[in-house]
Amino acid sequence: MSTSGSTPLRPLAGRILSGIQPTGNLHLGNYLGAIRNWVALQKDFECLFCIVDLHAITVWQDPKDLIRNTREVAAGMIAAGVDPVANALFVQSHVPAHAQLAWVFNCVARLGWLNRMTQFKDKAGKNRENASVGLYVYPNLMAADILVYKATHVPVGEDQKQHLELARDIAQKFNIDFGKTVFPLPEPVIRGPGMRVMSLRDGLKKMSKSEESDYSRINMTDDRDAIALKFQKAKTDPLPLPTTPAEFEDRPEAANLINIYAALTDRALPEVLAEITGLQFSAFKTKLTETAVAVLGPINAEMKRLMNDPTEIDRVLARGAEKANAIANDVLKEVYEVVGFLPRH
Ligand code: AQP
Repeated sequence: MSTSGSTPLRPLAGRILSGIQPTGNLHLGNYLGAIRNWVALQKDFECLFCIVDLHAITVWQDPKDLIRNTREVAAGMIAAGVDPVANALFVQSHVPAHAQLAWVFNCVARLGWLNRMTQFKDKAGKNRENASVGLYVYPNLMAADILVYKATHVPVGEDQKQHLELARDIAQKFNIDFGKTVFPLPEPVIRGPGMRVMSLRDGLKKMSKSEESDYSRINMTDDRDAIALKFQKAKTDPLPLPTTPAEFEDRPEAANLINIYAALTDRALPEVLAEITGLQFSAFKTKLTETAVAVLGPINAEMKRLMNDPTEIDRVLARGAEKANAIANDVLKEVYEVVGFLPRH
């Protein structure tokens, strides 16, 4: 398969696969917890950034929204600093090998392994019988996302660690079953502390795209007024601002706002606490708003510009898919040979 017309991926410290679902409002949690980190990793790793639409449909997505959200995620990533020329930024469904390898992995992974996945239990909730089969086998597709590129590293949050373990188990079982080391065992790249951004309405729940209340999150597309209003309305408590991390205990909302401020200013907690000590919550929220606007404003403006030019976004994604297909098709070919599928002539 040729990569003619596109820049080849660079050989660096390793190969990273990162994924994000086009499930709606990209938010500050996605930015601080994932996208910003991916931008930093570009320096040292060969990166494949995948907009995982196949994963998104494991729960219902309105088709019109899905198309818009897919372009919006691409725009958000480019606006935040993902370099689609040096790396590959692409849509999962544009690379059929993900789904093809996932089927092979459906036959490698054991039922017992999937039964232990806590995210399925959380997402399916009490309505388990009515959950899609896709939601259940989601971790096998995630393993395929990673291994179809023989990725060596995967940036994961706490919530995805179990899925990465499963990907390693699948890689290992495949290699042993077929007597050939086809797949590397991918390593986690763990994000630093304080990177889990919580809901502005409930400090015990993570900020999430699919949470009904828009006041629970700062969207990457929010303007100054929306950011100010949401931080103003953000839940706090009647006590003064904490002055030490020990005072965060039982004060998840206050802790969350301060952690967001520290992450936005890229500073350690003690330094931030020293700066805000003695402030009223209202004054701190104004500071937080100004900081968030300064960080998100330029991203927001660039996202809007890109969203006004969907043809350009589609062109970037097509180029990314070309690079990704070039790698994935070779790996899938190797897998099919090892499994014993009759070659197509
Ligand atoms: N609140 C968060 N704090 C820190 N990191 C977060 N991520 C998501 N929410 C937070 C990280 O963003 C990346 C992409 O996430 P995803 O789109 O694959 O799905 P998710 O983790 O399920 O994110 P959402 O926003 O909660 O989406 P929905 O509502 O659709 O389930 C991941 O690296 C994730 O850790």
